[in-house]
Amino acid sequence: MATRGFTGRPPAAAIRERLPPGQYLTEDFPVLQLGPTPRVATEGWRFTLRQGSRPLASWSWDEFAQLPRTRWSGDIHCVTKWSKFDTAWEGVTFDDILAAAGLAAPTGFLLAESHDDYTTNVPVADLTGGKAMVATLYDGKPIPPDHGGPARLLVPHLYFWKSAKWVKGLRFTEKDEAGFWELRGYHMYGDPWREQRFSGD
Ligand SMILES: Nc1nc2c(c(=O)[nH]1)N[C@H]1C(S)=C(S)[C@@H](COP(=O)(O)O)O[C@H]1N2
Ligand SMILES: [Mo]
Repeated sequence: MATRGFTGRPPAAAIRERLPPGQYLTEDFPVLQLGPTPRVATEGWRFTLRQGSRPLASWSWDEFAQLPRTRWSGDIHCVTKWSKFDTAWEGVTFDDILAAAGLAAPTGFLLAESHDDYTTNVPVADLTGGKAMVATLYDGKPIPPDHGGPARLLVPHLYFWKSAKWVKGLRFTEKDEAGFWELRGYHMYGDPWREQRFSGD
């Protein structure tokens, strides 16, 4: 019997099928971010929907905890080429956030805004229909600060840079406005299955 090579076990067909082009499977959970982990307390925390500078709705931590909760399990894909399978999250879907605000999305695009001044743009259509949530639990426990706790956006069908950690709000924009990485050459949309890593891909 052949010894397995140094590059490790080749992925089974089932694994390959779940890996978008150019991705490899990792078992651990890498931490990727611009700077140090901000310490964001739940005390004083607010989550705010805005249109331009105008607040549309806002929740304290305790108010946010009263919103309907949804669990999602599945695969995440980072533009740096790691993918992680079967991650488990719980939070409030974007649909339930809008419903709680009594709002229809006022524009077709938004920017997620975070406590480390990170931003990232997502079309509203990619957040509705149960496709995205503001997550507060990972693996049934509060999300560790390094992974974006107390609350992060989760948009798992797009590259993971769209899943803003330490999210403090969503700002609706008239046009599709580039966020932090999108201004620096990353793709405006970021579909891992079409390998949209950089603008022009
Ligand atoms: N606020 C904030 N969110 C962020 C980032 C960041 O620097 N700041 N990095 C993004 C990138 S590039 C990736 S790949 C994922 C990494 O999430 P993780 O550290 O939980 O794996 O967070 C995304 N969300
Ligand atoms: Mo990333």
